[in-house]
Formats: sequence, C-alpha cells, structure tokens
Amino acid sequence: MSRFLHIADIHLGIRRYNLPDRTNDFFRAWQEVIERYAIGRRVDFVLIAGDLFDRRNVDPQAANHAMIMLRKLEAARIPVLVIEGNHDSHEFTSRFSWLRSFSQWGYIKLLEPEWTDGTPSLTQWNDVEARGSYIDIGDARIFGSIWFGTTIGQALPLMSEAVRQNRREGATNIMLLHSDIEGQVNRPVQNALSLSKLSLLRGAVDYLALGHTHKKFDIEEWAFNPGSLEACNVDEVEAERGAYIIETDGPRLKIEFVSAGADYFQRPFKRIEYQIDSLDEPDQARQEIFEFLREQCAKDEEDDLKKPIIELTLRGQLAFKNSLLRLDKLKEQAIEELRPLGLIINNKTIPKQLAVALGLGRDTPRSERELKVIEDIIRPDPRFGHRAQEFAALIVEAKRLALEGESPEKILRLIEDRLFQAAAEHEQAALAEGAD
Ligand SMILES: [Mn+2]
Repeated sequence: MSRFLHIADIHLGIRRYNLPDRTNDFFRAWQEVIERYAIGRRVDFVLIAGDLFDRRNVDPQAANHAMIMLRKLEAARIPVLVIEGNHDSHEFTSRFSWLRSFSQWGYIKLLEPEWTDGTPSLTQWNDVEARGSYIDIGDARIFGSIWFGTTIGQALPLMSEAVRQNRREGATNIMLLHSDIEGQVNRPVQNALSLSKLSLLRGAVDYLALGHTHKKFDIEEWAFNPGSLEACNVDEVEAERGAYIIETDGPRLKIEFVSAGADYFQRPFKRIEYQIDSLDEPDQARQEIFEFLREQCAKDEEDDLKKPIIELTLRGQLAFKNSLLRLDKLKEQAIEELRPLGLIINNKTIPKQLAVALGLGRDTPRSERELKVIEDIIRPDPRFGHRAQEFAALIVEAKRLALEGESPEKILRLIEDRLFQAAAEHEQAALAEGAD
C-alpha cells in the first residue's frame, strides 16, 4: 500500500498582471498543501506533474519559495518526483535547467526519458548520478516524461510502448504527463492529446498523473488532473482546482480530492462592472469610476489574507477618445488611496460612433443584423442619413449581386439608378413643399 500527493502547475514566481503580492499567494497555496497534505498525512511521495515554476528563468524569490517547502519535505523524508512543464522546461540548446539543478542537489527527482534517434529509452533512477526515467518507491513504480509540445501525437505511442516494457508487475505503475487532453481545453489548441492515443497508456499504467490544464478533471477514474494550485488568471477563478491524495492497494485506488479555497488558501477575486454611458467629459468620467471603486473597496475585508483582488470591467459607449480616460492615472490614484491588494482594469467600452446595431436580441437572424449595422453606420451621415434604411437595403443588394458574380457595370448602374431616383424624388418633395 502507498499513499501519495499529486499536484501540478504550482507556477511559483508568477508575474501575471504585475501584481507584486500575487506571487506570495502562490507560495501560500503551495505551503499549505505541502504542510497539510504531504507532511500532515505522511505520504510516501509527492508527484508534481509539471510547471512547478512559472518560468524557466527562475527568479531568486521563486527559488526561495520552492526551497522552503522542499527542505521541509526532505526533513520529513518524503521524496518529490517532478517532470518539466511547458513553463519550466529546459532549453533545447542547453543541457542545464533549474529543475535539473534542483534534482542534482537532491531536493527533487526529475524523471526524464532519454531520446536517441527519435525513440525513448527508460532507465531506472540512479541515486549516485541523480538521474533516471523511473523510480521504485515501496510498491509503486513512477515513470516521468517530458514536455512534448507539438510532437505529443507521435511521441505518445512510443512512450507508452517503452513504459509497457518497463512496468513492474504486481506494483502500482504510475506515470507523470504534462499535456492538453482532447475535450478538456477551453481555448483552441492544435496539440491536445486525443483520447484514443491517451488510451494506449491505459494498459501500461494504473494511474496517470496529469498536469497542464488549470482545472480539475479525470478520465474514467484512471487519468487524473488536479488543476493549478492557484488561479493563474482571472478567467481561471471559477474553475475547480486542488490536489489529489491517493491511496493504492495494488491496482485499486482510493481517491481523495482537496479543493482550493475550501481546504487550503486561495485568494478571493471580486469581479465588478461599471457602465460608463452618459459621461461626456474624461476627467469627470474618471472621477466617477474612482468613486465607484471607493464604495466597492470599503466593503472589502480588512484581513490581508481575505482581501480580494479586484477586476473592474468598464462597459458602455465612450463619447471621447479612449486614451483621454487615462486609466493609468485612475489605477495610480486607486492604488494610492484605496490600497486594494490588486487591481485589474479591463476597458471593454466602445466608441460612440462604432456603437451600432445595439439592442438586437441574440436570436436576430444574421441578415437582419447586417441590415441594421449598415443602416446605423449610414444614419449619422448628413447626405444619406434621412434615407438610411433604403440605402442599407441597396448596399445589401449590391453585395448579393457581387456574390452571385454579376458584372461590376451592372451593379454600378443599379446603384446610380437608385441614387438618382432617390435624389429626384427628394427634389420633387422639396419643390412640393415650397409650393405650399
Ligand atoms: Mn501550467
């Protein structure tokens, strides 16, 4: 029987949004998870499935943050098995990397397959050389891998075959993998590992310890992805994430998941919106947004650990040039006077002259939407505005003819006819009015 902690995507040293305190949040999450669930539960080993660090050029503070907990794990005699992620992988032009150095110094064991002529060969961990591709701890055998990036599709069948040949029968065979998985990515990616290729590993390992996607998921209670320990960006805030504590008994697994926020430290985010319409003067607009922020900040917890990071999204129509709003000034003033832990401002306003086709429902057909957009663009023009609807229809018709391959001359004639016809009618109407 063995018990282990599986985490991934710790991202120590994160600098996203330029929030200097944010990197401490990531340390706090890492610290609590290691203290409570690795040392507190006396696990046999810890798995880190990639992205321990936010960048391959680890900065001194991030190295300290890693070392503080790695030394505690060392004192508790808990080995830490690590693979590279896309954020902290080595450079192809160098055989040195910080993860390799940490491994050489004995604080982690970086498990890497060796590649020669496009095929992987796996070697057992050698304590003297401090290198190897897999390691035996108790009744578990743990295999590492590397960040495959765009080559994952070709590399995975080779890897799974190599692992199959080196599995230890009777043991719990575990593999670490940092990769996008088909069906689990929110953004468009080309290199997600297909489920059919992933299933090749199924016969080779009993537990697949995944990393890379920053939200929790599992595939058929066999491949597990805990998600990042903290939220790396605002869009990740809502996603469930945390750590797995696994107990194995041969091929049988007992799975426990501890959740960010509920079971260990997580920084709260407060996402607020401000509607900017009807403010015509930049300084006044900035002041009103500031007052709104002041009210919002007054409601926040005083306790530094509970204070939220604020994400303010500005919406609506702007009657003046975007740059006149001087959001940098707003931010400076807010940080100085309101002292939020972090402030992220998103400007989603649109210039008034581009605010077209507003108020159309989601189910408005495309053709109707198109007509309305064109009409709204024509309307402010004093030459054509009074016949916006008519000319919008004309433009759509000209487009239809062009798409049907009609000759340019014929399309031009149609436009001229309608324009002159319109002008003539307009003139007549004006004359008739004058005659009254
Ligand atoms: Mn990551």
